[in-house]
Amino acid sequence: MLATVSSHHFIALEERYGAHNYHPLPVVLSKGRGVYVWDVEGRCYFDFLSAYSAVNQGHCHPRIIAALIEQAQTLTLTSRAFYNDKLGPYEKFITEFFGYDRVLPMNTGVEGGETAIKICRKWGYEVKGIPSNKAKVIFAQGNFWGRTMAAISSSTDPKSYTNFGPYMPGFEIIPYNNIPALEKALQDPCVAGVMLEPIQGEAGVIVPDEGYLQQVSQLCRQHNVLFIADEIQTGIGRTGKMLACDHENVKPDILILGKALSGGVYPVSAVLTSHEIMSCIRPGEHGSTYGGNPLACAVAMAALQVVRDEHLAENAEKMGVIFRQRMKAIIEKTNTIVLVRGKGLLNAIVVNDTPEGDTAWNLCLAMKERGLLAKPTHGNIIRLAPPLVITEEELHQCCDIIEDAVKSIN
Ligand code: IF1
Repeated sequence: MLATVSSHHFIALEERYGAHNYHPLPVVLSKGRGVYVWDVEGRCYFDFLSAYSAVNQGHCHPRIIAALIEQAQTLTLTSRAFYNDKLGPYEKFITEFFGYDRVLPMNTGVEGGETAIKICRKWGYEVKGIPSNKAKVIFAQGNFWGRTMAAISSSTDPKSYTNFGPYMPGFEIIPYNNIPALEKALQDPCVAGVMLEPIQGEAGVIVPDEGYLQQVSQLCRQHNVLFIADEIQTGIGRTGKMLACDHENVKPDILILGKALSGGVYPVSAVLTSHEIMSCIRPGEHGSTYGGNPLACAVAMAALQVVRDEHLAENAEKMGVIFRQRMKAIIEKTNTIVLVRGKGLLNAIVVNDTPEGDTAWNLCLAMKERGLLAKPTHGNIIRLAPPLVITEEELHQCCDIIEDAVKSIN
């Protein structure tokens, strides 16, 4: 297919008219289906970023797109000033799907995080009895849950918070995967919640020790503190279970979902919790123009049904084992990559270079030339996370591409 205009044309437009808040890989995508995306010159790529785990179901999944089109032609947005015929059925579906009493629907992931923290603080004051404006929420070093002022107030990444102050008070940061540090922080009776990613995505797919989540949950219970799990990137099948917390049979007090909750079709996030905790939010105390809109409900219901009906978590588990085995075989033959880590199809390889080096970037360019798209997270770490619909044959093709790209920059 001859492109009418080239990639350079589109890159130039973004360069001239857009904020430079990203540094994208030099590829201009125009089509996506399943594990594949195409650029404007018609070249085809395997997508190994999955829009940061938003397209777990694969690009433009027909069942989700059909739900989007049907609802888009019927009723898209009513606001919550009125009821609509999609929100109640969706609320019933998603709470039963994940085993919670109630859900508060929002749009972006960070709105989900903000909502969870507001609910937690409210519970802290009205149920736990924390003195007014003294509530604390504990976060882990290396966390990432978005770009709002609250989210960056809990960040330890200077790129996220520098020159955006002053910051939100009442946030405490402890080392990730460190139980003694959590025990110490929980001595403070003003702690209302602990918010963690079960696997830290942006930090570079940091997988905590087996049992960490179990101990966090237990300590929170002991200290009458809410465990808030941010499963926006790890949830919805990505790590080989429906939720990453399921690997340890841990049930968070508050669960935050986003990204693949809509299969990459529409911004949908959700905060799920118990009757008791959710009842702290009364009419007029929280909300959003688009939160719980009929279009979001229709899309999210279809997106979850696809993950369930196509056994995508099980496939992620199976493909992830094969993927890490293939990466370990490459590591044995090269010194360009030093390790692979992850669960299910949320994996990362660590490149033998400093975070400031450009080896990871060059490896991503080499993979792009061979038909696979991925992008470094912190400097020398490359997250490798294809849609969960990938077949074993496609996975081996991708591992061959990665191996060949590694050899090319050796
Ligand atoms: C960017 C990172 C990933 C998230 C977790 C909440 C949110 C995210 C665990 C907020 C969002 C996105 C944001 C996007 C790039 C991407 C990202 F590199 F920034 F950190 F995935 F790792 N919790 N992550 O990963 O959800 O408000 O964006 O819908 O900001 O560059 P959102």
